[in-house]
Formats: sequence, structure tokens, C-alpha cells
Amino acid sequence: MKPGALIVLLTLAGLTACSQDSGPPVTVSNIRILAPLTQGGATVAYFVIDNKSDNSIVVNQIRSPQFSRAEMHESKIDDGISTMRRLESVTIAQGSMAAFEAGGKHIMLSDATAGVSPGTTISLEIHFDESLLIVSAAMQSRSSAN
Ligand SMILES: [Cu+2]
Repeated sequence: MKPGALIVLLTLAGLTACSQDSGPPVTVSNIRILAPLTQGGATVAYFVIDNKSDNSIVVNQIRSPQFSRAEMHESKIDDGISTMRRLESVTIAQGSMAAFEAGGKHIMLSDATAGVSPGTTISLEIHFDESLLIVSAAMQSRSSAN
């Protein structure tokens, strides 16, 4: 294949193609879902989203079948006090990534729809633009999380 033809193919593939040789354009890695500190309490999930596509993407909703509420939050230290606010969306530039991690952006999960504990498989539905990525991981106990 000529180099020129390859570029055209990648452009056409855009965000929706999954069969191109370079792998999917948007990937999720380092998924960590922590068990609630207290039975039935809220908890957090972390991951990294890589946007290898040719366009910026906007993550506009997170859902989990195992929790009634899933929100994107961002922690900040204000005057020595840790606060967090809800993020309506997170924009990731082309070729860039967004890390949801302790002390920064995170996913807040609350109102579990059934009992959850370490080992429970938790799914996260990551909505961006018109696309959806579904990932899952086993819930980790807090003591083994670090
Ligand atoms: Cu939070």
C-alpha cells in the first residue's frame, strides 16, 4: 500500500473503526475500582483514557450497571482543604490522554444497586461524543489498592 493511501484510510476510519492495524483509537487502561470504605457507601474508580484518534473527544457521561449514580469529579486542594466538584464533561485533545487518579479527576460511584465487595466485577460505560466504551474490572479492597 502506498503511504498516501494509508493516510486516507486512517482518516476515514475516524473514531468508529476498530479493525485498523494500529488498534482502537480510544483506549482505557489502568482501571482500578476501589471497594467502598463502608458497606453501601460511595466509592471511586480510576483509569486512563488515551485518545489516539485524529479528533478531540468529549467524555460526557459515565454509567455503571452496579451503581445508580456515577459522576466525574475533580479533587482540588483549597487553602489546605481537599474539595471536589462535579465535572459535566472532560475534553481530551487528539493524541492526548486524561488520567483519572487519586487526588485529581476520579469517578464517584454511589448507591450500589446490589451488594458489592472486593472481587465483584464492576462495569463502567464511558460515553464520549456519539460513542460508548464499556470496560470492567474486579473491585479491589482498599488495603491492596496501593
Ligand atoms: Cu468525588
